[in-house]
Amino acid sequence: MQKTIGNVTLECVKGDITSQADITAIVNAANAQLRSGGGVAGAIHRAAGPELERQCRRLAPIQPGDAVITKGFNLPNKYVIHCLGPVFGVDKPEDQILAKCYNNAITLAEEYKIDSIAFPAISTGIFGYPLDAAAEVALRTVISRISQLDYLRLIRFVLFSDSDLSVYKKIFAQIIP
Ligand code: AR6
Repeated sequence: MQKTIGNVTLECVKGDITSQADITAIVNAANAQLRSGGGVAGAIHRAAGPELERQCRRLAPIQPGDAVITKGFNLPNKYVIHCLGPVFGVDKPEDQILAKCYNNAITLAEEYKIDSIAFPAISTGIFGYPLDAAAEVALRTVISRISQLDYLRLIRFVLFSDSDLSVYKKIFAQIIP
């Protein structure tokens, strides 16, 4: 699914965040220590190789809502932007902290003159955020930034299953009929 608003294209696809070879920066659903782990973080660290953890060590710890940038090492992407999402039911207000992740990631991408970025559904795995509520925060936050972007031209949401993708498509259609 694809939609162009102004000169920015938004996409929702099913896939693996570590297989987005045409994208300059991928976003990690990180932990505070910026270590490997399960889910997205585990996949990114495995694909990037041990140098990623070495660079991350100097940037950790981070707080919920924060974003930091590293190189992509063995990934096909130039950069990884690591975001710490809220743990649902613990880090409050969840929606504002989650929005901060997307906002901070976009701000960093613009600072680094990045043309394309791919986001996983931050906080919706181990951190327990309901997918439909998280999708609404993600899409509304990103869409609200589009008119002020100087460098980003492609923003992709990478969902891990068909059912997650259909939730994103449904929320997308509700926000931009
Ligand atoms: N590509 C795209 N999406 C994925 C992938 C992948 N390779 N793997 C999982 N997902 P999670 P969180 C989906 O748990 O909730 C880690 O251990 C998954 O289905 O990766 O922010 C960290 O170290 C879900 O929809 O991130 C932290 O401790 C979404 O990505 C903690 O988990 C996010 O799932 C972060 O938890």
